Amino acid sequence: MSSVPPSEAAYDRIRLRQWTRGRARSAGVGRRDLLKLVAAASAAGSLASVASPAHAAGSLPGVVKPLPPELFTLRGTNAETNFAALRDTGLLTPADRFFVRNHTATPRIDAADWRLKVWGDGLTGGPVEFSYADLLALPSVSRTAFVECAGNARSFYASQQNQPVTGTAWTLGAIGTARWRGVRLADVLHRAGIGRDAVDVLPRGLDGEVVSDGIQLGRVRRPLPVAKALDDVLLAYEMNGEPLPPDHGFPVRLIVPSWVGIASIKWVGDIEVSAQPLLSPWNTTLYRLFGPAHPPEGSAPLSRQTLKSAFELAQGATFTAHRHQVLTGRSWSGGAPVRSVEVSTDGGTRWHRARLRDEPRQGSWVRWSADWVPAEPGPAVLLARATDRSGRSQPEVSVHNTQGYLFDAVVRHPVTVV
Ligand SMILES: Nc1nc2c(c(=O)[nH]1)N[C@H]1C(S)=C(S)[C@@H](COP(=O)(O)O)O[C@H]1N2
Ligand SMILES: [Mo]
Repeated sequence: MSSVPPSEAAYDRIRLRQWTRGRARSAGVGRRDLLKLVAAASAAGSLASVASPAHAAGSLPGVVKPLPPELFTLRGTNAETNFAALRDTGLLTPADRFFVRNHTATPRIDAADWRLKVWGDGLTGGPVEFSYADLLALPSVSRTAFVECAGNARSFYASQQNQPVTGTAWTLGAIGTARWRGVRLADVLHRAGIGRDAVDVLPRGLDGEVVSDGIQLGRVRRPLPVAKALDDVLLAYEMNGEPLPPDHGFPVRLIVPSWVGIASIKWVGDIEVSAQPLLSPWNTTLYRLFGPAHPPEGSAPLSRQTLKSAFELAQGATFTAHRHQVLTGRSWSGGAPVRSVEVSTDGGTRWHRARLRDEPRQGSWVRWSADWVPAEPGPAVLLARATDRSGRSQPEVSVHNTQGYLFDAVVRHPVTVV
């Protein structure tokens, strides 16, 4: 009898049922704490975002690379890429301007001491360790993929839709696209002896333990269904042709193409391979949709990213009236390659096709441009709307969820004509 791996959607439904009936095993957090977190997640305001401590402009204590204000906007422990700073970059985001999303702080790891331990009852034998050199010696693959936070554009739930959400108030810059090189997670799992009864793998980061609302969540880890783990996931050790920078996961991180950024665990130290479904806070209370439009126990754990567009412009940028402008931006979708992008320069009344500057590809973004000759001086609102090859277009309003994930509505970008 051959067993077909469940589709992503079927997997999510199964996990959700197991979770609500208390049948899935929680990896490292007590069931009562998890239930408390679920209750907190379903009430907006209680999983409050951390207050940003004062810090010197241009850097963050938990981030190694410089974060100059022209390139980044600092938000708590995180740094958002300013979209205007991507205007003169190519398809790939240089590491010096790639957003950083850290639950705690970037750990400094010596590749010579580092080991990846693969273990668990989903292996046919005992635990297996890989050194950095072991991974470099395996066949490598390269692919271009974006990493985008599930909460990217979250702030627009409040500012455009007047709906409260919790979490980091990102605008559109919690995304970057890079060329990643590494080994297939499937190759490592096969070498470690993954068994036919394995259902979930749980990669875990070597950064510090996370505490939320006084509850110890442990180290960052999120179960990944075996079907995805064996498909297109990389254990990446290079970003844009260089070893991974410390802030982006050195020595090795996961890259889970098209999925929410939390799946792409940085600084991976071990991977549990389990014959039982696994839970962690990152697929139960976090990274699911809660709120009136969703089931009381929350949606299935988030997997694919949604559809978005952004102008490579600062908020409130100024333009000279009657002078020809080339507006530029990017659009992307976790669902399918982008098919077309339309731009409006009059607040959404008239729309024009933008010129796509890249061949649209799954898991990447496309650059685009559009001409504009602003008429009279005064305020103006620019909009960009993408459609992907699954036929999906960005809506006018995004369906609300308490933690502000997966914002997909068209963003209104205010500018001034002088
Ligand atoms: N170990 C670990 N992995 C992690 C995180 C983290 O804090 N610790 N943050 C996740 C989240 S929420 C996102 S959006 C991406 C961000 O990747 P980047 O910082 O390289 O842009 O990493 C993911 N992997
Ligand atoms: Mo994220």
